[in-house]
Amino acid sequence: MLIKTKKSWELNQNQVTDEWIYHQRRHLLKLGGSAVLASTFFNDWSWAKDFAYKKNETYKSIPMDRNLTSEADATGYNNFYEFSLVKEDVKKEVASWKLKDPWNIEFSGLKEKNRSLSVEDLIKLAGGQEERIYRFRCVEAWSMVIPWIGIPFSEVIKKLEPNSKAKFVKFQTFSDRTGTNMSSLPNYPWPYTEGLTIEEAMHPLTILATGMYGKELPKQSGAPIRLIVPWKYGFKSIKSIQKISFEEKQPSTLWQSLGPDEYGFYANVNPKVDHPRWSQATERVLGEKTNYILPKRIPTLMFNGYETEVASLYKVLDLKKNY
Ligand SMILES: Nc1nc2c(c(=O)[nH]1)N[C@H]1C(S)=C(S)[C@@H](COP(=O)(O)O)O[C@H]1N2
Ligand SMILES: [Mo]
Repeated sequence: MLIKTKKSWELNQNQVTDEWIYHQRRHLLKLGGSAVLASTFFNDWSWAKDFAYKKNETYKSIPMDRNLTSEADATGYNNFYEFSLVKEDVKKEVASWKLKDPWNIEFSGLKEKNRSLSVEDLIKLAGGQEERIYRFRCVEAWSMVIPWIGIPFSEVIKKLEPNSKAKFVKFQTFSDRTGTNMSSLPNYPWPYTEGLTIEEAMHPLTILATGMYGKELPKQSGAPIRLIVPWKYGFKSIKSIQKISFEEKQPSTLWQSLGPDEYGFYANVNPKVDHPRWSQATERVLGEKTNYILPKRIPTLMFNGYETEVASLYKVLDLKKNY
């Protein structure tokens, strides 16, 4: 039952594992034995006693053109405006934030009545977690490669059955400001909101991520559950989701309402459509340098390298107008 037809983004398990082990080993060597201790002591919340997921078996998406980003870089350089605008400070700022317990995700716009589901409920509904290695490209032109753990959003949608009029999905982050710095950005239309078309939400690449690097998501990365849409700019991948609703009309999003000329609803990674203030043709590879000094820059790929998988979604769309 787990055997699915191989998709173009699935790759050989050994390639993934080798990369993965290499990075883990390098990281452990750097930190010595303390890494193991630290992870036990600082993991101050846990919704899953047994963090089980399918390892590197189906839907692998190892982009062989890139290296995996180190865990330290991916969890130490974050965009999470509820806590800080300084990427290197998010991890520290988020430390005293207490995750709501229980953390339920409220679903509305369904065929039947509204549902409130825990992360564990969602994992069960989707039939278990799996690992997906994806490129991740921020609209600010830096990029990473991250081994996420999560569930295909399409499985959740199929099980929950949106009402027949639904054409879009709206996502909303928590609105409780306790322990956050949201009030220091009073003009932001909090809570953070995002949206997708139903077709995008149903696409097999779209996941709800619950973990990364073999562990539960750390708070700075959007615990306990976030969206990952790897062919779109990072801001679409909303963190710490509390509400998901199926809607008839295109929902407004935080970035669109802050800067409609700069941040569109679609936000597909596209090297040919520049941001009004900078080029999107290339990107800075997080954690890598050229000749040990200059940040490494590489060409940005159409749809972040997922063109074969997603281009058909946009056949009739003018991508310059619908940025
Ligand atoms: N709730 C919330 N989600 C968010 C953001 C945010 O500020 N708040 N930032 C977005 C942006 S701009 C990016 S690039 C990614 C960053 O994810 P990362 O910190 O895990 O790399 O999260 C996105 N999701
Ligand atoms: Mo971003």
